[in-house]
Amino acid sequence: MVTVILVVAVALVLVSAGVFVAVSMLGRTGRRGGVAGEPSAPPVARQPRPPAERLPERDLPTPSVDELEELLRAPDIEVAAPPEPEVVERPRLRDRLGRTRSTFSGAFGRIRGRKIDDETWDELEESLLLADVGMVTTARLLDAVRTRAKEESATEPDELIALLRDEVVALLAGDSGDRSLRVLAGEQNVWMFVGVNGVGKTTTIGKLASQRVAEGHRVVLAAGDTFRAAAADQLQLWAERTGGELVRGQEGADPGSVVFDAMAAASGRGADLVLVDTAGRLHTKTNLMEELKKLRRIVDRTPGALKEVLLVIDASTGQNGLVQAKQFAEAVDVTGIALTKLDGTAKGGIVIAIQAELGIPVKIVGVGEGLGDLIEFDPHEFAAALFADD
Ligand SMILES: Nc1nc2c(ncn2[C@@H]2O[C@H](COP(=O)(O)OP(=O)(O)OP(=O)(O)O)[C@@H](O)[C@H]2O)c(=O)[nH]1
Ligand SMILES: [Mg+2]
Repeated sequence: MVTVILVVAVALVLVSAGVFVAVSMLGRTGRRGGVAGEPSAPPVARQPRPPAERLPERDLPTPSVDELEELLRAPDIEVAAPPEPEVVERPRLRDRLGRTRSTFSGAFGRIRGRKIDDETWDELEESLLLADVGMVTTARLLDAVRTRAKEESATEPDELIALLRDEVVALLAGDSGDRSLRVLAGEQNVWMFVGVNGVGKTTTIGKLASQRVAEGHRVVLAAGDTFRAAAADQLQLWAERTGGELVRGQEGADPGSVVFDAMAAASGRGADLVLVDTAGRLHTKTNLMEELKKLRRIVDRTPGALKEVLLVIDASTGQNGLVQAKQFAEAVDVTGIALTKLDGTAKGGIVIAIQAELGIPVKIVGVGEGLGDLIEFDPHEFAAALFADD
């Protein structure tokens, strides 16, 4: 009896254990993720998973051996293209001569359609003087026009205008030397920039550095203006903007030592062009002009290196520019003129006076403050711009 009771008890325990296991498994599947004791979330209906999209076999081209090799060779790093240099377009002199041109076109407008008389000649003279061609050169030009007008029996004002244009070209294109800035391949080339304060020396250096770097030269900018730290900072900005290399000294340092260092650095680095900035100075200050002579002598220690001494003149100073030019030419033997700010002045006729009275070639002209606003001076282009009708 006892045996029977034991068998029944074991059977009951086994059955209840089985029932417990089954119930607990059911509970687990119904409350997946739930927390014990909390009401279970309703089961989420499971959407049947769409079959994976497959491209049709024919859209998966098999790469050729060449293509695979190409892929293997290609670097997995993207190499950024080098930054593009600032693109500068050459400005047209005609568009920039504004105020000087209007002085001439105004006078021409007044003499056209009338007979030639004293008033005609007065108008021509006045326009030349207003444009700061100066008394001497104006008289020279008008005398030549009068002579030719007689010879050719000119009767129309337009004929006089054409003759005047011819004379201006002849005067500008006369034998005042080569206008190109000298650079000899395989040599060190040094260009010095001199002039009174604020005429545009540093800006002109920046513009030239831009042009020459673009042509493939390696350019060193020498901060020979050590009077103010700001002067070297200004040149540094131009160096950064144009891809030139700057050599500078401490404020108050001897400009000669800066120039010496710049030339040594240029030789060491294989740079072929050194542009020397100098402090602005009044042509009347003897000690400052002496300092400039000394600077020149330092460059001359490397025989043949000094290719240009460019006197920078602000066109808007008009006739005073002539006086400056005489003094600087005496001190440092100027090889050419850089005439700046021709864009903002009515006194562009100073080009003619400089050429006629000094015989120093105007080599470059500044026609704005931008990087590209510097053009090589061409007498024919200048005359065409000055005498253009529109
Ligand atoms: N409109 C115009 N402005 C110019 C031209 N060239 C230079 N300038 C401006 O003239 C001012 C003086 O230029 P700088 O290059 O500093 O003159 P600088 O001769 O080096 O002056 P200092 O070093 O003080 O003697 C600046 O504001 C230039 O932007 C030009 O061709 N046209
Ligand atoms: Mg300067």
